[in-house]
Amino acid sequence: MKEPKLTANKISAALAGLPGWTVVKDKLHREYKFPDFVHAFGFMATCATAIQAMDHHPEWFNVYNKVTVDLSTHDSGGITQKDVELAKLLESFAKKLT
Ligand code: H2B
Repeated sequence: MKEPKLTANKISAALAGLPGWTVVKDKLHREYKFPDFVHAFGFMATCATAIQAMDHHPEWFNVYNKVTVDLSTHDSGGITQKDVELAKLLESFAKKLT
């Protein structure tokens, strides 16, 4: 079953609970800044098992102490509840490292 795309209203409601997140090019977007590269890479590494367990994967890009994240559901062609859940998961890990 393909996950339904969220409506603009549902996305706005989700963003209200996700400070720092915006929508860029039809994806949930956030840039995390950590104290240094080890914290940025540690964030990516510690999230990995939980991400795999969700079977939902971020597009993310690391340069030094920054990790830029874009979330969308490729199978559905947009933002779904799975992206919101993944954003919440990333937030919980990032809080421990920022
Ligand atoms: N991650 C994201 N972000 N979007 C998807 O559509 C997606 C995924 N599909 N991870 C999953 C894996 C799919 O390819 C597997 C077969 O469940």
